[in-house]
Amino acid sequence: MANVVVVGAQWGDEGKGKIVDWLSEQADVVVRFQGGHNAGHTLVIGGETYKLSLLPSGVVRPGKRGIIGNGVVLDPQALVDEIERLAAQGVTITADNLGIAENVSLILPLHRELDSLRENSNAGTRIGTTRRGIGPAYEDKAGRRAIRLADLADPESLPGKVERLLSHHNALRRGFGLPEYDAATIVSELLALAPKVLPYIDTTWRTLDADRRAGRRILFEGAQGALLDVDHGTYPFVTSSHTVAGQAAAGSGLGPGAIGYVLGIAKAYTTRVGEGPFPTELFDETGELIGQRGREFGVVTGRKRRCGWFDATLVRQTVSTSGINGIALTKLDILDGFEELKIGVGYELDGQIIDYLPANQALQARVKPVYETIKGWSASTAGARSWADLPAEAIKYVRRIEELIGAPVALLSTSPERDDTILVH
Ligand code: 2SA
Ligand code: GDP
Ligand code: MG
Repeated sequence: MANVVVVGAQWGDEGKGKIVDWLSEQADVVVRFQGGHNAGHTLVIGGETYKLSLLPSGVVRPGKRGIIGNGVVLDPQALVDEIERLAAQGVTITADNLGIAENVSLILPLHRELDSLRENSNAGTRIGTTRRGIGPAYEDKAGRRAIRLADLADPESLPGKVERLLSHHNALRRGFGLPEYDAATIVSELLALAPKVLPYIDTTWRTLDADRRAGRRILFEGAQGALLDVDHGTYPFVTSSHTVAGQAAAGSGLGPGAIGYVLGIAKAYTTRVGEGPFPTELFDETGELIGQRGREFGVVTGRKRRCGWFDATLVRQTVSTSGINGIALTKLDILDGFEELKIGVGYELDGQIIDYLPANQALQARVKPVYETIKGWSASTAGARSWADLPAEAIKYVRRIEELIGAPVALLSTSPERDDTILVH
């Protein structure tokens, strides 16, 4: 098996966690390369449900190693909490099965507060973030004032770094008319957390390079989806990291040559959580029904996800921007029993038909989907484990999606359980 990158091909929550878990059987190491604890991945293994945010989905399996790469933004408190939660479910995380990049940037409580302040303001700037501080933390990283994991191991220089960070944040606080932060308090909070997170610190780029040279198989686990990419997504309604497959290299410290195959995960329909354009969104009872049957609620925030038809135009676009070699199509079972299904095949924009989503925000809000109607199926696909178990109409639906997106469906998922997965090619 080549080193595989798994990325969401829509707006996230496509079922990446389940597929990464399924693939991790073949892998030695699972790497997170962007995002943070805004991600929510649900794994169902033998009836037990695991909800992961920051930890790579491979860590629930004995004998697998997880890496949190430099491209992630890490909230140390969230890490400690998640490790404790998993311990209560019988999953033990130690320095033997988890390594965290020494150059990973940290999310501090002040990032979370700033995220919420902005989301609560009525300036028309609401993104519908997870309020986990992701955006502000990436801003500080790009602004060259972030506190990084390695800084926790250096108590002497930490106060100076926190002062530097606060010279920016306290100016913002004054702007909001709020009390300033105290550097000494932040330093002592960080030093109190340090002994709990430093055991995992690692020069992960070296570890991964050694893994690659030794032929150990590396699985890169993307979070969110390509349409939430800070450049290629529906800007400004995006997350603050690169979610496309190319980030797997930069966010882990391995070169692009380490990537052998890009697997895009797409739902058989579309969902989105948060604000922003969604051309095939359904506002009727069909949308409600899909949401109820698909249990479309955020794993991190519990927010209701918006639902709509499969948008082939968008997935074709992400096939391109992520260099997707094959798709895992998930939640086909949720579409069981519909008389008719629709697939978005293009957009109408001001009387013209276009075959991509333009970058301009006003145009994105204006495009109207052009649909193709496909006959549904009445038999159940839930839990199907072979191609032969699928109704002919379901096969037609999958084949039509392949044609429209320009990539083969390599895997088909028919339930939350890892074994209900069909290897198509
Ligand atoms: P942020 O918090 O700055 O990354 O939010 C910016 C946008 O990115 C979206 N986003 C997500 N979309 C889908 N799923 C995500 N993870 C959780 C889940 C979400 C949840 O698995 O359900 O629990 O609500 C995720 N994380 C970020 C977000 O909605 C904004 O549109
Ligand atoms: P991720 O963020 O991409 O890992 O996805 P989430 O875990 O946020 O959301 C996907 C949800 O769909 C989870 O509750 C999964 O257990 C569930 N799921 C994944 N694949 C399937 C499937 O094929 N059928 C059904 N019914 N549920 C699935
Ligand atoms: Mg999710």
